[in-house]
Amino acid sequence: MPPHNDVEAFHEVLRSSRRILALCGAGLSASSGLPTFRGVGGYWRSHDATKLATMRAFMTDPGLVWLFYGYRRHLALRATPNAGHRALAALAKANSDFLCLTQNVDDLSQRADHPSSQLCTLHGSLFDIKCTTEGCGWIEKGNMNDPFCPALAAASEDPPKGKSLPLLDPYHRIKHVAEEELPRFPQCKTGLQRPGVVWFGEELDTDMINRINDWITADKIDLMLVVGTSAQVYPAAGYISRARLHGARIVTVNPEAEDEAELCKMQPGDFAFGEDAAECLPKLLEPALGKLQRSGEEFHE
Ligand code: BJW
Repeated sequence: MPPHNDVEAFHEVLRSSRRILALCGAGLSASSGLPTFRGVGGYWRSHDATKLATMRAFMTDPGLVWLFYGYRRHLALRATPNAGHRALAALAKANSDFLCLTQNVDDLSQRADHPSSQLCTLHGSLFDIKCTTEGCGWIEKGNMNDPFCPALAAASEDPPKGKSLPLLDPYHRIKHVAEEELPRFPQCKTGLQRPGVVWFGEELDTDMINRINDWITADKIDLMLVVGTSAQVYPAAGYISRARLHGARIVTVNPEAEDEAELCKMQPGDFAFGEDAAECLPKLLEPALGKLQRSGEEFHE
């Protein structure tokens, strides 16, 4: 039986769903103009984005990795949350039993006013800054400096009208940013500052993981929304099968619906919507958002 993509049938399920979990990925922010990690959007200059997002890359060339993150901070600061972020934020306000896990580090859900108690940022934030020295533990939250430091000015330039950014052209040589030009930590004064994101091989925040586990095991889960993620990275992707074990129907929102259906091991009763999250989520969540509008709160598509 093919996965269901009938909006009316989904609305029926949504109306009878109380405990809802969501797992979001880069596709949620695609309509806001932010590139994804895998597929066509997954290259920065000639570098595979998933290879740059590693401690190995940072140890090898911190200046290059910081240019990558400086550019993404600039893009995220210039981007605005889309209707998908706003629909999920509105669902959270309408239903206190909804928990949203996002792998995104762009802060667009926070800027869509998603209640922080119902949002778990699994992979950290581009706007938190940590220290590379083990055991230092210094963290600066909400650093919006753009450029992050003078040496990264090239990452915060906007392209001339109608032209692409030289920084993104692998044939355009860029000035190497030396380690000495990057800020070190005020506390230990030895470690380099680094983006407060979670790279491969690094542990996710333990308190957050415990909180998610407590939420999952507290009761049956009615529905799990899997939005704009290739579901290839763990532990994030593992929450899909865990939600299913706790009774959840799975609904995917992803233009690559067939690949996704395979990855999520879709079963009868699940839904798969092969559409842009920003267009699809307001339509899918309309019954819950309508309830908000009727109670006088606003939801802008
Ligand atoms: C649209 C759309 C539109 C397009 N609308 N959709 C179990 C098994 C095997 C391996 C492991 C395992 N457990 C742990 C591991 C190791 C590893 C791992 O998962 N490896 C895999 C490659 C197999 N995991 C880890 O290392 C994690 N840490 C950990 O487990 O610690 C414990 C431990 C440590 C040491 C030893 C042992 C245990 C950490 C994972 C951290 C991932 N970090 C990154 C970078 C974050 C910083 C940054 O942003 O730069 O997170 S990698 C990258 O992938 C980023 C993303 O959050 C993440 C997921 O990507 P996402 O969001 O799914 O994006 P894409 O591009 O893959 O997909 C986009 C989708 O959108 C596509 O499907 C499109 O079709 C779709 N789309 N337009 C809707 N308009």
